[in-house]
Amino acid sequence: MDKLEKDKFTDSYVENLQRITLKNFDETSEKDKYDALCDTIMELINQEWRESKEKSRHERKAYYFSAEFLIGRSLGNNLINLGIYDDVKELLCELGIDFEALEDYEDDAALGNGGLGRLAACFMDSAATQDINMYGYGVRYREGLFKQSFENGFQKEQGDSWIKDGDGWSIRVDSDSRIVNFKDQQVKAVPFDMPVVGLENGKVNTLRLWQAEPFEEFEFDKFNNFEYDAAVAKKNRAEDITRVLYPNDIQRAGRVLRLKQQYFFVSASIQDIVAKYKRYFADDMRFKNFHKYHVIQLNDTHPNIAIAELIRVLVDENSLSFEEALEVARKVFAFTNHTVLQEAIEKWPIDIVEEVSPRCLEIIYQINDVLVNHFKKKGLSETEIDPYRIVINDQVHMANLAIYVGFSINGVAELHTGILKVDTFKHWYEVFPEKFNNKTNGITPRRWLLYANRPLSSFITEKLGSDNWKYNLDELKGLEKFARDEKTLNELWDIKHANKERLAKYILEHEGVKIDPNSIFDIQVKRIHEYKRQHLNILHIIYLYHELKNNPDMDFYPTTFIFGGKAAPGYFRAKGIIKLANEVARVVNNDSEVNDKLKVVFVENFRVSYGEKIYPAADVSEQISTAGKEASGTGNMKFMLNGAPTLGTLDGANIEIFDHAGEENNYRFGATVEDLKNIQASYNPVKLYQTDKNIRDAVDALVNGELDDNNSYMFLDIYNELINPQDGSRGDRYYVLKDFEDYRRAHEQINKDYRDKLAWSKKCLMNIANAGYFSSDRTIIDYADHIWKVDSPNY
Ligand code: Z57
Repeated sequence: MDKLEKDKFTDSYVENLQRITLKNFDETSEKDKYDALCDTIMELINQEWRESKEKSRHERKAYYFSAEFLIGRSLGNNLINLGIYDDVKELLCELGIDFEALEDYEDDAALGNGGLGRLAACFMDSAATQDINMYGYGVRYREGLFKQSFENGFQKEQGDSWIKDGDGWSIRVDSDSRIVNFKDQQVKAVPFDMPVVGLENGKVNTLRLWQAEPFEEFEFDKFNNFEYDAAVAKKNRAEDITRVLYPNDIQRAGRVLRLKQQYFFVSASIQDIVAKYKRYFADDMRFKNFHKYHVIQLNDTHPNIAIAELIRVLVDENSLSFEEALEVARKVFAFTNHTVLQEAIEKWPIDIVEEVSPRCLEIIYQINDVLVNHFKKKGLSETEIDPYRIVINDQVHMANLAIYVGFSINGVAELHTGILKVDTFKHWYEVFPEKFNNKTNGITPRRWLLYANRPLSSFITEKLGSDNWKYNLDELKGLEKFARDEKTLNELWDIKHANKERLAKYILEHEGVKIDPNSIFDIQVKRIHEYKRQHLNILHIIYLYHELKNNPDMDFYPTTFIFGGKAAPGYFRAKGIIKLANEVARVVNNDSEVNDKLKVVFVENFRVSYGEKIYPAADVSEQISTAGKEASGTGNMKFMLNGAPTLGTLDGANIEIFDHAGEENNYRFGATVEDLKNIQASYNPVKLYQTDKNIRDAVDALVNGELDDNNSYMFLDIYNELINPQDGSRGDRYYVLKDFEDYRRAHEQINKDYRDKLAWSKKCLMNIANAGYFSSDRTIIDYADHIWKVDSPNY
């Protein structure tokens, strides 16, 4: 985008404002001002969007199929990427408008649960910025991830109807509507296109989200026939499909409606792609060149039914043979795995698949037959074939489907991909080693630094003498030359301090808790899950509290522990962890003997836009999952990029963070994957509890009346999981007690080290300087070059 023509912008903004409201400027509301701003920016984007589409029409493209895109807000991000953020802010200010209030007015588009959905959004940003042709395809949920509030410390969920007042960032494209056929119902899929603006490069990609609507217009004649209820019911049943996002991260939802959502967006997307191909390549009746123009990246198992759907469309609607269609599919699909936790890897009961699309189930059986024959020819016995089967025990294994048919399977961090090879998909790696590859995750530096941390951005540009780092984050490496420069280190400290003041103000306003910006901000924000071990963090805080009570003069640097994150509504123990953190916060924060040294706050409704305020203000990044369980993590990268050392286990991308930024600038602790493998058979958490007084005092607080769970039995449940398993297992499945002592030691070190301002600031600087590798630009280029080969039309 060329430099903003300021007068024109102001004129068209005011014109839009009046056109859509019919009000005088002074009478317009915040919503009016926000809506008009969206319109004005969409008009600015429009031309480049059309030109980008036109230019890429006949080019090879990657399609990112994902059930989740966790976008967050678009206003600030679009302005940043258009390169007009500061100008527009100034112009609105001249009109007397509070720009920050408008930014805060926008609802997050929370069309995802956590890391997987946010990754998809970061990838969209990076593809546009790197001029890569990538289309996103997903679901336009009318209700995004629930809003979280706390009642007496318990999580309560409220709906998130984020588009009830409209959605300024998408265009409804009725002419591209598709019909999706289910066994028992036919619905219309209406696409809503969102522009994805590259950073000041004129590239605008498209994120196409499908909304389910009744196939026929509302049947008013039914009213006359006294069948009004039936007509309403039919409409609702269509709209139900995209009504709400399933709120579980990791845990799979085995409900028919969930598979219907998946099939719905995948079927519409495949039809869309095939129809466009036929329009532009009308002479390729047998789809011989289809794979030259398309590659489809499957984001986890959720969209994997696309494989059957493509074959269905080619066979049933384009008269290819099954064999021909399967050959096309083999060249088109690539699959990303995001977890090794069995509870997330989808296996659909065949009767549910049948209930959604009997034809797809039939095709899946056909593929399974080809697979079985393949392995029989190789000399495998029936039982040796079992781990490969797509259909087994009356279930459809969605990962097996994608690994067999697809040409690529990737993990999301080095360690994770290694575990896929030697453990989770070991059998597949033995037969198809060439399909396996790693693509370590990344985050977009536009949202997570340029937008979220304006002061740090300016500082970096000033120090490096250029803003090239916005396009090539590796340039941050140039900051290393200031590692011994006291002035620079002090400036960096001051920026962090200002960000902490900003967060403290926000937390006082929104959570009603006063925190001290001079204390260490030690932060863990992410979905609540046992494997992420928020309860390890909390047990350690209980330990600290006891220490401070017993020894009030103890040498301790004041620390504020900040939590944020949502628990899946049906995950009792995760909700117990939230209640526990809130209860510890209540006790500690109200105890005047300690509350000038120790504070705990669990922020309500952590989401993308809250993260934008939190990451820049962190001193310590808590990344404490059980080794081997967190596939990658991406929050860890957001903290690093904003200059917070990591306190972490050797898990996921933490390992790569330590490698890049240096162990000496971070705090690693805990058992490794290797350690855990060696001790798993003999691990005895009860013995640890009996022999380690620190552990015992902290764990006892769960059940000795010190902490009150309002008779919910939530704390007893956590206690039982740790040392009193009710199911005959050995307890503490996530090795919380095993890692406690080393975690305690690491915290003690941090508490000492923080006092040396320059040494600490140097660690922060070294983390920023080495965050380049964790840009999603690097990740997306790796996908484009090595999986998609998206720059070579003759692939
Ligand atoms: C999800 O957010 C992730 C994996 C899943 O299988 C599902 Br379902 C949801 C996360 C991983 O837990 C993170 O470790 C990873 O960084 C993220 O996906 C992006 O790859």
